[in-house]
Amino acid sequence: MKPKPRSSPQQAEPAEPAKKSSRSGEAQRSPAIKAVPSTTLPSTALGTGKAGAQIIVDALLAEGVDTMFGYPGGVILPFFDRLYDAPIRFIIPRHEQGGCHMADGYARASGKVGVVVATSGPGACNLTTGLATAMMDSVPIVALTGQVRTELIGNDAFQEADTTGITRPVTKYNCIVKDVKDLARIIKESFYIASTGRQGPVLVDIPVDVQVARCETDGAIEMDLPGYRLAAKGHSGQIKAAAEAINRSEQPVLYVGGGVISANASGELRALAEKAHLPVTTTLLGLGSYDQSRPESLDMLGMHGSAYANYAVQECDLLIAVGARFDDRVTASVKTFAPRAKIIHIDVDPASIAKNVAADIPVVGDAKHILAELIKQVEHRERETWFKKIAEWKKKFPFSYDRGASTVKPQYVIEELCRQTGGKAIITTGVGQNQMWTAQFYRFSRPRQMISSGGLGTMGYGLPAAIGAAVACPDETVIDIDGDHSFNMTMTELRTAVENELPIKVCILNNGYMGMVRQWQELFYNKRYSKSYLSNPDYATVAEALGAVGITVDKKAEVSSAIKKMLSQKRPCLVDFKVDREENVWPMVPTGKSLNEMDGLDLLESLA
Ligand SMILES: Cc1ncc(C[n+]2csc(CCOP(=O)(O)OP(=O)(O)O)c2C)c(N)n1
Ligand SMILES: [Mg+2]
Repeated sequence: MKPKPRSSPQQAEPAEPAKKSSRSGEAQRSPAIKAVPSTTLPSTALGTGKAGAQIIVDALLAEGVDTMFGYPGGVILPFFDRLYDAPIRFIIPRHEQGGCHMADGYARASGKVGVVVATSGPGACNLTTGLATAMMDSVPIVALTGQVRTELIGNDAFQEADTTGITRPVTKYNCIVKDVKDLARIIKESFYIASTGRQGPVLVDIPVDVQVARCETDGAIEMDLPGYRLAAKGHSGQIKAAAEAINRSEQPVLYVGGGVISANASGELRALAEKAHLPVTTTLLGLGSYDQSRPESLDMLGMHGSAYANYAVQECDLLIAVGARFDDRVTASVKTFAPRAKIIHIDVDPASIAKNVAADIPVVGDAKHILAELIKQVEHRERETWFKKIAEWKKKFPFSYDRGASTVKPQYVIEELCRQTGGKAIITTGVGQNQMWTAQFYRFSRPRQMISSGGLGTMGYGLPAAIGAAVACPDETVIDIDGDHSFNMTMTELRTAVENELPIKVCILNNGYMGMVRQWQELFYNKRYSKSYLSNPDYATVAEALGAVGITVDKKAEVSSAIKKMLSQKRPCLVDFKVDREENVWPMVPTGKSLNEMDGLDLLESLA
């Protein structure tokens, strides 16, 4: 077993079939095996008792699964056959990547485990981007894949891929089930592993013969995970040390990541910030963990974060990191990050602590518990000078743009979306400028409201994630604020929304460019816009062809009424906003610079 990047259980099963050198020539192949198509089921595998496929369905139902996403194929057909009568809502995407992002969006919006299923080979390979996206952002997913018959594994059988090998680096845990007797236990363990500790995707690969094999079951399923230990409660001595450091601090900053949302600890976060009186900045994934309308909020930090958050971090004497991993988009130059600060790092994953930035007071454990303990021990302090300084930065360098421009500014579209939805919608995004402007200009007030691919930065995530979120939260308005080229990557999923009557909204900030790439080329490659332009289709026509409502906006004066019309639709609706083509995201910390060395501040100051 190769070392895993984060704490993981022992392999419950041999994870990787002993693979013959499959490229070494025909001589190694058995003619007898070659003659049998991989989807032909060996009748000898059938015994008495419950079939593997039914065991899977029952195990899913036992986990409370009522919704799943997936796409069929030959070696997963026994399982799909059992789904025919199962009380599980099933959403079929147009591509397995879309299905995986849907399960991911469903998980982020609901807090439950997302489930996705695919066939072997091409189906399983198509899941990898979705799994990597979920892995980087610690999203609980259970992926089930069909595999060729056990006896064919390693023979280059039709649609065979080494799924556990391919997905090992992009899953928290994976395994192949070779004996039907292990199936129920492994599925139970998968849900447990995906949803506990630092959450993440788990993949279970199930050969077709295991799906048809039968075994007697008595219903009792015991997990067997001796190597998987969870640090539930934080160390009381470390918590005490953290509380004392907070009480002593003159210039503290709470730096909050997606871990607080995963731990359902937003209530505790707010209580701590209010009681001790702490300014709060969040990462992209932490948006929504702290109500941005509150006075302590510093909004997002990092490369495109607020000037006031970045300055506060660079000048603070105490940085309290909770459920965040000091990603390079946050720290900028690590060497000069938060140079004056003592660092408290609270995280459920011991491997994340001191990985990028050394922690003075590490606290390993569940954020909800640790924050609750801290609340008891911290004292209220006014910290007037510190908050005054922050207020000055806020006044001087707010997020801004040219509001008087005659063109459609992307930031204006987002502000108008926020205004008309009362800041209450669930928002998903593409990747690039659209994502950063959404983080800057939509105001998030509650957890699980902002759904974006932060760690991997996966273009094409926004639309399928919106579909997953809409399945999870049928009573909410779900809006995908997307880039034109991000949307291009998975746009056929709009048909999935239409087919399943999910009235999601898609707002394309259509600048005609891979805008973020173009911005870097403008700033760092002498405006040589090499290959960052592609011609786009007419998106409103595409939307109509896929059965959704399509609207085009190319005038500023039409923005507000188009959004109103979009929000009133009971069907999926897309609005193609032809935005200012060369607008940039400000501020920006160029690569290699310190967090306080932001470009664009003169502009922001002049617009303030
Ligand atoms: C799958 C994938 N391929 C490439 C990239 C690199 N990349 C990051 S942003 C970007 C451009 C995005 O363009 P668009 O979706 O139009 O968004 P904009 O920046 O214009 O808002 C690219 C190519 C990526 N993040 N994901
Ligand atoms: Mg674009």
